[in-house]
Amino acid sequence: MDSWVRVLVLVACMFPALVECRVRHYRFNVVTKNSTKLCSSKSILTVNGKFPGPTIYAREDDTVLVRVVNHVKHNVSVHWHGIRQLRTGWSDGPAYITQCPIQPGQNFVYNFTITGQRGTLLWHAHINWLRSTIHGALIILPKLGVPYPFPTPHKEKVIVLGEWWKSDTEAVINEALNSGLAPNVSDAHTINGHPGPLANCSSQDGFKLPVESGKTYLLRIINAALNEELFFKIAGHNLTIVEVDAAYVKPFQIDTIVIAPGQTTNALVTADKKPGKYLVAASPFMDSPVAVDNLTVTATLHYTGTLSNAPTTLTAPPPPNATQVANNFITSLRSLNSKKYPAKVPLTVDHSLFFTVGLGITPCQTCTAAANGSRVVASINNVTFVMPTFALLQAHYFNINGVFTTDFPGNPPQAFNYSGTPPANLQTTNGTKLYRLAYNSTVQLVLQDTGIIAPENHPVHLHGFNFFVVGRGIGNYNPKKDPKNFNIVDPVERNTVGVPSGGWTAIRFQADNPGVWFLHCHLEVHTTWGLKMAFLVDNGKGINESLIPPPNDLPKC
Ligand SMILES: *[C@@H]1O[C@H](CO)[C@@H](O)[C@H](O)[C@H]1NC(C)=O
Ligand SMILES: *[C@@H]1O[C@H](CO)[C@@H](O)[C@H](O)[C@H]1NC(C)=O
Ligand SMILES: *[C@@H]1O[C@H](CO)[C@@H](O)[C@H](O)[C@H]1NC(C)=O
Ligand SMILES: *[C@@H]1O[C@H](CO)[C@@H](O)[C@H](O)[C@H]1NC(C)=O
Ligand SMILES: *[C@@H]1O[C@H](CO)[C@@H](O)[C@H](O)[C@H]1NC(C)=O
Ligand SMILES: *[C@@H]1O[C@H](CO)[C@@H](O)[C@H](O)[C@H]1NC(C)=O
Ligand SMILES: *[C@@H]1O[C@H](CO)[C@@H](O)[C@H](O)[C@H]1NC(C)=O
Ligand SMILES: *[C@@H]1O[C@H](CO)[C@@H](O)[C@H](O)[C@H]1NC(C)=O
Ligand SMILES: *[C@@H]1O[C@H](CO)[C@@H](O)[C@H](O)[C@H]1NC(C)=O
Ligand SMILES: *[C@@H]1O[C@H](CO)[C@@H](O)[C@H](O)[C@H]1NC(C)=O
Ligand SMILES: *[C@@H]1O[C@H](CO)[C@@H](O)[C@H](O)[C@H]1NC(C)=O
Ligand SMILES: *[C@@H]1O[C@H](CO)[C@@H](O)[C@H](O)[C@H]1NC(C)=O
Ligand SMILES: [Cu+2]
Repeated sequence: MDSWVRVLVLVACMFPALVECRVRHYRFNVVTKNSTKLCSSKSILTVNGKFPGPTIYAREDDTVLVRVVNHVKHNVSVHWHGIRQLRTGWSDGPAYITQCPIQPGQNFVYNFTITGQRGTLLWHAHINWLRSTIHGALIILPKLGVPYPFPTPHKEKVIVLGEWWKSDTEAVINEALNSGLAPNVSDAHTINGHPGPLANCSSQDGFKLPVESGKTYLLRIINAALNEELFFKIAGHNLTIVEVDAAYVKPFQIDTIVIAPGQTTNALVTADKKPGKYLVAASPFMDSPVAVDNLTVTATLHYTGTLSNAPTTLTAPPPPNATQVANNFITSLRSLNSKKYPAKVPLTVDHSLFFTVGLGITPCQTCTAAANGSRVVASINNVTFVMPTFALLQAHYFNINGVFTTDFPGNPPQAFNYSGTPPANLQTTNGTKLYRLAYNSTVQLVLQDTGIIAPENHPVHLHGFNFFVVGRGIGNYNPKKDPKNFNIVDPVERNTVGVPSGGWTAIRFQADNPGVWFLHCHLEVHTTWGLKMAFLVDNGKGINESLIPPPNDLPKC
């Protein structure tokens, strides 16, 4: 083929609505860019100079090839959040878990096939806090000719919610690690890269969403913020929820959604109101006494033909502690569970695990005086995860000893009143501990928030699997009473779930994907502090149940 024909084909294969291609090629150049968000200038890390980064489009069953080229001074890796990566853990992306980072000047081709998934996901950097600006949408359309299980929308719009700091985010987290205290909260939120008029920058108008009267739109909403769950609503318009985390749900109408970092929500909105301008608002949800950037970011829904000076119909975002508003949304979510899209909930449990998630305190001689000789950490079952300096998946595949151990505890080492008064000793242990699972075993995992320092909602993300959220409650999980109320018929299927503040949530999954799979809080500050662990899933029988060999260009440590 002529090289220009080849380029044309490669470019066409980025738009699956136009042509049928089984392989989608993308090139991600990680570069710096000057940005003037919030009126002041700073240099940010981007993919291809875009913030948010480029949208990846593919169809179910396609293979996606993304060459990530590192042109910046930082180590980089990219995670395809929610992609199952069946047997292709090498392409999952979390630095030092499945791969060594792509170092300055190096590049790596992520190569994965999308199996049994369709909907909206996101991709983001998975090293330090680089995902604050290195992120974007990943859209999986149904197979060619397969309709959505809901009315076909007139148009689709990607809505990426983000969080913005005036300072460099690496400086923000490094300052916190040195002091032992919590990092500075963000200065604003963004919708598709715009902080909106409330940030008081005359040059920064909010994002505009044009709509035509009578038409229905599919909003693919993504929370790419680092540390904050967000409410999202549109003045005067209900949202019909049809999918979360690339799994269809039973459609329902609601006026406000809540979305945690790493989660996605597909919502239909019909422009059936009086033509005009309507405010779109995203604001933080934090049902605990923890400081948040409680600024609201706004955009506008514009009916075509509306005069630019027409007034905007306003809406008040819920206050940060509007737990009931969040619960209305969360408890409405059910898997579609149709004949075509059944909810395959594991009905038996091989591993029944109970993990406490929360904060802790550890001595620190070098921290600032304000930290009183200690620093804040986070843990699962009292283990603060220590990041290795060599990738766990490689260590597993090549049988390299000394990188990790497989003694992660399946239960808390010490029972206490998790949602009540914490124990006097808030110290944790540390280590690079994994929990080992046999191929295709079934897992029930109860995640219990601890009130240590403060009860808090932790959006916990599992790599390599979707799970079913079979139960949820406030207070301490009761292993005798609570399972009786589990929904094992049509629970919502996701990859990231909020553990309620001072409460618990129960998930089930089938360990049908060999590899090393990260489980962590998707509030980046908690991940940094150690609220993370990994599952090691053994190979099954034969090559179809085994991890593929590592690619030749896999980065080295
Ligand atoms: C970015 O900003 C810096 C300092 O403000 C300036 O020196 C540099 O030339 C700018 N780069 C680009 C590509 O505009
Ligand atoms: C992608 O991975 C598959 C195996 O999963 C392999 O057959 C194929 O050659 C790889 N493609 C590239 C471009 O590396
Ligand atoms: C964090 O906030 C404090 C207080 O406003 C400020 O002095 C400090 O410079 C900030 N740190 C960074 C990294 O921006
Ligand atoms: C923007 O200006 C308004 C009115 O002066 C003020 O209430 C608000 O706090 C300002 N917002 C920011 C982010 O500075
Ligand atoms: C939005 O949906 C709710 C719940 O279904 C319903 O009570 C309400 O009337 C709807 N509002 C609008 C503006 O359609
Ligand atoms: C919200 O912001 C206001 C003013 O900016 C501040 O006084 C208040 O403490 C903040 N609330 C939370 C929950 O952070
Ligand atoms: C939410 O916070 C406000 C202001 O801090 C307080 O008045 C209100 O009681 C709180 N609501 C709930 C449900 O905790
Ligand atoms: C340090 O100790 C003082 C005095 O007991 C207390 O007020 C403060 O909250 C402590 N700081 C931290 C970060 O624990
Ligand atoms: C956590 O581990 C530390 C260090 O071994 C211990 O002192 C502490 O009591 C443990 N806490 C809990 C809640 O298990
Ligand atoms: C792990 O804990 C030990 C003992 O408390 C401590 O000396 C070490 O610094 C900790 N390591 C990390 C990486 O936090
Ligand atoms: C995995 O286990 C489930 C039952 O839990 C079974 O239906 C399925 O066939 C098994 N898959 C494989 C590949 O063994
Ligand atoms: C980048 O990654 C390599 C390999 O793990 C490591 O040796 C190096 O220290 C890292 N560089 C930075 C700046 O963290
Ligand atoms: Cu958390």
